[in-house]
Amino acid sequence: MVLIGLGFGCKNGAATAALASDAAKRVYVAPGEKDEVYAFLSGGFSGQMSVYGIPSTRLFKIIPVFSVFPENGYGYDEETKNMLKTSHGYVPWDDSHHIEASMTDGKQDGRWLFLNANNTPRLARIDLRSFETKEIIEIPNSAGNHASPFATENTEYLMAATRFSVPIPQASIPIENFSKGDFKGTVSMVKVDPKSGRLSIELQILVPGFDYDLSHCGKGKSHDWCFFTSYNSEQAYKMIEVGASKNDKDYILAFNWVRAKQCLDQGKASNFGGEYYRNYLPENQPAISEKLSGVKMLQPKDCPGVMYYMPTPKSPHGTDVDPTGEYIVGGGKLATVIPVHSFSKLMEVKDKPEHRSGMIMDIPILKYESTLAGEVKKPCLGPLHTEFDGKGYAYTSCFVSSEVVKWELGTWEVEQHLPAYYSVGHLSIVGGSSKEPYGKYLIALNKITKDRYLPVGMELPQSAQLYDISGGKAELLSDFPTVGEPHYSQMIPAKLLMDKAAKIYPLEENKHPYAIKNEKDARVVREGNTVRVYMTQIRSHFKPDTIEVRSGDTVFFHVTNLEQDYDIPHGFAVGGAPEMPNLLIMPGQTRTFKWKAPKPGIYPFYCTDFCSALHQEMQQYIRVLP
Ligand SMILES: [Cu+2]
Repeated sequence: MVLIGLGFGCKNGAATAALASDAAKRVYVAPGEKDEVYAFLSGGFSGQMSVYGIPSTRLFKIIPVFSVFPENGYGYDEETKNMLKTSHGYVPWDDSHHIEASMTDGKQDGRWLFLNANNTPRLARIDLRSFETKEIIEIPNSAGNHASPFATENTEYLMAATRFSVPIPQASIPIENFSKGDFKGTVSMVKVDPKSGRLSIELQILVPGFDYDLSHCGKGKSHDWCFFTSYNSEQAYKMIEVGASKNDKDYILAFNWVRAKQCLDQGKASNFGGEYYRNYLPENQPAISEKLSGVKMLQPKDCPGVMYYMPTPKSPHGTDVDPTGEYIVGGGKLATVIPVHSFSKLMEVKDKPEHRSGMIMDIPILKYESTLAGEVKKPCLGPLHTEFDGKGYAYTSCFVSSEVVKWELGTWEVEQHLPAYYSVGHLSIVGGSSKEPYGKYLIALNKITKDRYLPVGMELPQSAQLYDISGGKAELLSDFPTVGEPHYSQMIPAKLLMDKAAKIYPLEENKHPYAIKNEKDARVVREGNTVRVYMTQIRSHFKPDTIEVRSGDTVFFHVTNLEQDYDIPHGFAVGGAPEMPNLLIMPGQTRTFKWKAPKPGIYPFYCTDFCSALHQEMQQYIRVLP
């Protein structure tokens, strides 16, 4: 065994983390053995989510969410293309940042994951039984859905606030009017049906036109509240990198969502415009798109006590609530401290005039010192985002100095500096944003890798680094390149998910309108120029065997995989199909390949997912007649 005992020197001499001497052993998961933890990483510009095992860091799967996925046909076939419908039309890509796990009593419950789309404001729900995207809802009256999707303690609601303020309702007005307050933001309360997970927009609250960045909701005593960071409270509209950094402090918005709901129920919100789509995928049936119109909009002036601004140093990013619900940690990315607000102090002072320094849109601005619990002094450069180990410690990522700092809640003393290679954005601890962190592993999600891996041209992979935080000192174990930008992650213990993962779609439950459940029903049905092929797959052939259509026909191959064995998908691909990539059809599933029959000739089709010893023989022909 090679012993590696590197002490990392850091530019400021502060980094003390060492690569564990037995790191190789601690990340090694023997062939056939399972990992302890699932790590779900959002993909940033890839618009997808990837699933890794921890501690091995083995990549298991990419779950397409907001981006089409030619590998399995997501976003292309008649079943899933509706998932990407929006009020702007079909939008086949997005920028996916933050993953939230569903919670019951503030603890991960292993039911769903939620993901935001930053570019065309949307929220997705991913089912943790099938590891599939089941629902995408668009957020109207928003631009840049960044502070999203953060869940309340029992996943009553997901919060979503605007990164880019715009005129609401939309209007073509001079951009200079931004600084006159004519641009606004919204905070959206997206209700989650406790049984089905169904998403609906219950209420929006109009807020000052700052840029809302991140959020986290309260726990325990702070259950009724969610917290949002904002930057560009200066409302700069050009050279924003300078203009938005002028003020010494921006704000954390403290939002009482229970109070907002009360005001809604008391009729204080008014009808407001806004078109949006809700797309959902019923079990083994084509996705349904609903076009919806209008929301309830609440003005803070009509609901006193609903919101307060807590000044927080310099363009804060993270706003993270510790497991007790008492501390709200800001990540002032240009600040020299990590400010920590106290929920108890907030409750004590929020309605006392002497603790206020002003109002904006009828939202009281409190004094910084009035809610401050403490500051972690000179922790690092560029503190961004904090998670908790459940043992009284917090870990904060620091972008500029490329490190993670471990510090103690209450004393605000830094315990350890962990170097991160390089430019760490978010970090994630197993259950680390919940009321009951499992601790043990932390991953740093790094934006830049430079010299860490073999060079592969101009675009290098981004990476994640794995640390063991179970002992007194955190230890670096490994690092691994990621799919897209590993923006944020939720890590969930394997035991919460592995036994309930779906294995097949039961054929007897298949309610797809074009499913057939027996080879005997395989057939070709013509309706004018539309041809429907009711097709089955089972090792190692398709039915019907030979198919004839006419040039110019619109052909729907409704393909049902009759297998009921775990891990036996079949594929379906036709050469020269300009609009359709591959389809992967799971056991018991029906999916549809739409094909415009081209010029006369013979066109082969075949199974693309290696399924049996005779997989290569799983190939057949379509004849296109004149
Ligand atoms: Cu096959």
